Amino acid sequence: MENSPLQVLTVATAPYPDQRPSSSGLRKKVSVFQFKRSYLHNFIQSIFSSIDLRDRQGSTMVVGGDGRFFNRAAIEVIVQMAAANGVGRLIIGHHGIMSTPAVPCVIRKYKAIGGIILTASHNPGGPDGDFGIKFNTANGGPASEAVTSKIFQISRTLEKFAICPGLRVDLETLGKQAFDLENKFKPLTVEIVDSVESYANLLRNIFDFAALKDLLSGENPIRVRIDAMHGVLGPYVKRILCKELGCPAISAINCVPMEDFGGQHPDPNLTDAAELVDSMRDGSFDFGAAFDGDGDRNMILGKHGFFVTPSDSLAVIADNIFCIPYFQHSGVRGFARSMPTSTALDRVAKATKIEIYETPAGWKFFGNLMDAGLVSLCGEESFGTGGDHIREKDGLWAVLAWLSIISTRRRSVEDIVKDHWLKYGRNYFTRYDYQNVDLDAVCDMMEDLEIMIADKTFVKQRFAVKDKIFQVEKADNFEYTDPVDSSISRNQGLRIIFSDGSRIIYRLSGTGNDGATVRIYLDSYEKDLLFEDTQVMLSPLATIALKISQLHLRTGRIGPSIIT
Ligand code: VG1
Ligand code: CO
Repeated sequence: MENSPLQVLTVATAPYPDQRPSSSGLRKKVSVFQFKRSYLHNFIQSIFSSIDLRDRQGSTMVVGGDGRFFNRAAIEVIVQMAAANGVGRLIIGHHGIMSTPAVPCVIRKYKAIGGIILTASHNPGGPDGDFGIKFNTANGGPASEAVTSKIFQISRTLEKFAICPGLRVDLETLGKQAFDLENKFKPLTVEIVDSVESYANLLRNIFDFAALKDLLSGENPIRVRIDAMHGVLGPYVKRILCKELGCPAISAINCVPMEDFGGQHPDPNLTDAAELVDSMRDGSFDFGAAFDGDGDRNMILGKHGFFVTPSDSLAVIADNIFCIPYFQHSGVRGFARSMPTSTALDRVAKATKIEIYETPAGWKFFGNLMDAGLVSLCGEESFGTGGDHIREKDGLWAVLAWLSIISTRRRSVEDIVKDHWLKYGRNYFTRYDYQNVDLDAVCDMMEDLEIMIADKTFVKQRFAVKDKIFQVEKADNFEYTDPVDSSISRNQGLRIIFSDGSRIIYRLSGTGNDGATVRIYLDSYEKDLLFEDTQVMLSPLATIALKISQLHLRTGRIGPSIIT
């Protein structure tokens, strides 16, 4: 205990109107959190106030971040505010760092009521980059919409926050620290933990580490290249893949977490992970993977940089799920994918007679399904894959899942994917992102589109591009009713589904930070033409998508900012 009890203050503040958590937490420019008076404090107070005092008093909470700029400063404030809000114990990652998938693992291990994750995920970092705050609840996963809207409501009228300004926590030393607070307040215990070890333990119980070790460092090992993109996963990759499974040092690149991710976007896609793609081109590596800043996303590559779309990756894992010991023991209850994700998974579900659920974009929608024992594997087209071992998408888990499939089947990544297409047919899938476009222009576009597709005459309408004709079979604004608690989420994206199963989907991003981001998702199924170029195959759909939305005219753009 410190010598004299620490003072607890109540500080007056004024509410901000824009603290609505989006697809995944609250994301803003670093400068907003750093320089707008009490911006961080207001949001953190709103989180604490959203928790019933009886649940909060003496409770345990988890705190950690992806190590980006402002991570440490934010943790200091969160600790001071947690103490003043009656939290009894804080479990914090060593150096303030914890991957997003490790947070649910630690929440459960310490029976915490929730966790605060400091990250803007795949958004760029550094003083001019983005910062973000995610809030997870007792099941380990992202807070539900009911909770995030409660936080938002509180933030809109917040008048004061509580803080213990004199409290200084040491993030460098593993172990316990105790702080005595004045008056009626109970003392606060802080525990600095090695989250890498807890997380490694979780994975050891899911995968066959001996078989993976043999694959990666046995007699005839495959050569892997893993790019942590200077995000949070570096230490996890080094410990688990290199130290424990025996990958050589050359396998792990960009594994030192950096506050600005080395100036790059920590986003695992073919554009931002170009260094990895380039290093694989000449065939020196059989398997490649990259992660995002907070370690929940993954990109899987085969030899020569063969790209596995996240939608295909999900379907392939589903089809080979019993290569993973965890599922041999626990069985497979159901699959789930976000609405924009390609329907490749649906074909596996149908063939294996396993139930499938379609949810809005964002991992929070999977949590209820997993808690209710309805779903065992889920994924999103945005490079997210995971099982029901935790309640977040899990980048390193996806890598070990793929390595387990390779180890069982003794086939290359490319062969595994091509076998899959031969068995099920292929969903060609692409996403166009138009970043930093005028918000009003795209809101008008979405409104007009919605009116157009809601018209009765839209169904059955035909669109001809070159020799292809598409007939609309169904069109709507996607609405989701949670099968567990019957809560309804509206306005989750406009979809046009054609009679051959092809789909065009329009959504506004909830995580972009400069102006608005429009996403157009194109998905089309082919039974016979299996080995064609994705962009060529999807160009007729793209033409229709652009024509009916008039996106280019409305935004003054001539093409997407990024295609994945
Ligand atoms: C994006 C993705 C969504 C994902 C979310 C959070 O949201 O589309 O699938 O769950 O990011 O991922 P949006 O609203 O921008 O489309 V993470 O790794 O950034 O927390
Ligand atoms: Co992420």
